[in-house]
Amino acid sequence: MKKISLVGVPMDLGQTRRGVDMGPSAIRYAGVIERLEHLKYDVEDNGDIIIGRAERLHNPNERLKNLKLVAEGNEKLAEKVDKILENGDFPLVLGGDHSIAIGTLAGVAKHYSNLGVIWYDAHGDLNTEETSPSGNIHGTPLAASLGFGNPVLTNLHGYGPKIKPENVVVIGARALDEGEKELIKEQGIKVYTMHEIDRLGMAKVMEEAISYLKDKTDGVHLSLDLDGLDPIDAPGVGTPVMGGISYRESHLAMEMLAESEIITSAEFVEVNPILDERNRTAKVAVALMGSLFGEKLA
Ligand code: 6HN
Ligand code: MN
Ligand code: MN
Ligand code: MN
Repeated sequence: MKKISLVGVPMDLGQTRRGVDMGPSAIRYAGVIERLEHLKYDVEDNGDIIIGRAERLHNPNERLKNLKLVAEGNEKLAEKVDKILENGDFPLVLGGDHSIAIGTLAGVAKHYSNLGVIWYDAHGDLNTEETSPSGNIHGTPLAASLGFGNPVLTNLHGYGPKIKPENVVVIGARALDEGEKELIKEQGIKVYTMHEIDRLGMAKVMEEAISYLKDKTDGVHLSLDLDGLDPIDAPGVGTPVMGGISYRESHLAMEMLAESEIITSAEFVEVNPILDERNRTAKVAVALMGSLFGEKLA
């Protein structure tokens, strides 16, 4: 069994609501290490990546907020994830806002020739510097990893693009911006919105997503944004959208990923303890990690 190597990323500069930098602590406090050790994994905690501070935007005229600090933090994360994979371990990244997927994928993708990505999220995170309505970098990491957007982000860790559009599956989308819809059409990205989840059921969606990725990829990264879940189940997120995936559906999705054995790296992001109810969202994240790593109900 592989060693699971944890990295916390206390990043909150990819959006404007403070508190998501405490996500890694909240997830550790919810018992992630004990949960995985109970499943007989060897777990290493690498601690947190050091992220610069900015209480105020250093350049309010910049389209993308905190671009320099976000890029610097992501570069450090990419180095770390790169080393974890060089060691042959499984990288498990704890966010932090979703801008950190740029660094995670930068560290992961160079180890694969056809990396697949499951993007579990209410949002597409497919905005670019031009299309972003907010200027928040956490709305751009999937686009940046595909090679669209500001070169500081698309070329992070010295190369790009990291992934190919035909190797991406988005699950849970229900708040896509116009520019994102256009990019999805133009690039032929596979998206299961809440509409498809409601119509087909989560089991069918996951079966399809797994068989879509299984043969053409040599590794699959799971990027799970807790706002993919309904805010009733995961209230501690900065950009909640109602009508989301339930805890039970998410649980099933993780169990099906565990059975498929396709996942080779993962990150759980956007847990914001300031907005949470008694650390509930961090507990949900830990429960989903348990299922992803093979926990059985009976
Ligand atoms: N996330 N599409 C919106 C934006 O500002 O670009 C929201 C992005 C949310 C990003 O939740 O990771
Ligand atoms: Mn490197
Ligand atoms: Mn996201
Ligand atoms: Mn989201």
